[in-house]
Amino acid sequence: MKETILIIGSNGQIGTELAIALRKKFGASSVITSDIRKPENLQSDEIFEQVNVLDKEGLKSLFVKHQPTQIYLLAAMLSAVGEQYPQKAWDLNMNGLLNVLDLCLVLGIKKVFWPSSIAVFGPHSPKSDTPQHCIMDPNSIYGISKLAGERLCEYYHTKYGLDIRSIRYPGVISWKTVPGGGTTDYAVHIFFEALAKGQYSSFLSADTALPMMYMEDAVRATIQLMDAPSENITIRSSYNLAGVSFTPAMLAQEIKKILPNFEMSYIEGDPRQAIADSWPQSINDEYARKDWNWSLTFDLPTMTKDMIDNLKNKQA
Ligand code: VAH
Repeated sequence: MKETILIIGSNGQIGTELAIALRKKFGASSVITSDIRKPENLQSDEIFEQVNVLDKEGLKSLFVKHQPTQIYLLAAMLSAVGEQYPQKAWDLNMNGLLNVLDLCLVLGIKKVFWPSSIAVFGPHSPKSDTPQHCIMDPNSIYGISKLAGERLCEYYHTKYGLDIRSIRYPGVISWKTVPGGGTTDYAVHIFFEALAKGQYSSFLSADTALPMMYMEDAVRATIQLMDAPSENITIRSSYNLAGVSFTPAMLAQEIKKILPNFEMSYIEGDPRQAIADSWPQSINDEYARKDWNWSLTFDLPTMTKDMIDNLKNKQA
């Protein structure tokens, strides 16, 4: 059957690169990108539709027009910005998801991807090797909305048979598109500033260990999960993915191996520190490995080298 893929929130950090990968896999004419604003650099073979995920009627006409067979819902407000606008974050993250879930039922769209996050864990979740099932008491509106979203995904699968799949992404690191408003953004901005200014002031403390993942791995995991036979999927809330855990000090050390003059400093009192402190330091992803044969490619050294090489080429 011909697949038609609709990506909602395609301008974001993950959406941008997922669109590239899905065009490669299915062909550009099979991938419709959409977001609340038209991107500047749209290529001639790229199909884009302007839509607000909170406009259910607008979303419905998009679904009817393109008849998607798979939907990737990536529109969300991330953790740091969410703490500045909690009501807006809840509205976008929850009602956006509910709009898509309900329209999929009404229009018979069977397959959906929705991103969750390690932000669903909280202060009483195990800090290391955090398991798939454990206490989850997120205290950021982003984490609360992602936990509630996971419960909705499992509910729509169990009650209505919707084939919705999800990944609890760690912090995602990329060079093509910078993230917007996340707590893990330091691990992206550091590379841009290291090359531009030779120094970076981290808003997270030197010893703040967080699970991270290179974009190549995050996109590959997403497609690998969506390609897996439905009967292999035993987790219908959202899969843990471990990525690679490191601290700002470890990342700075790795950058200095390539840019010896790089200087790292630390800013105290940033509100994102409390968010990061509520999250796990490392994740157990045994279910992803067992159910759909997941394995990571990029560790900290290979990711650091790839980021710097690509940013140097981009700037050249
Ligand atoms: C954020 N990048 O910082 C996102 C992510 C695990 C963190 O969900 O909010």
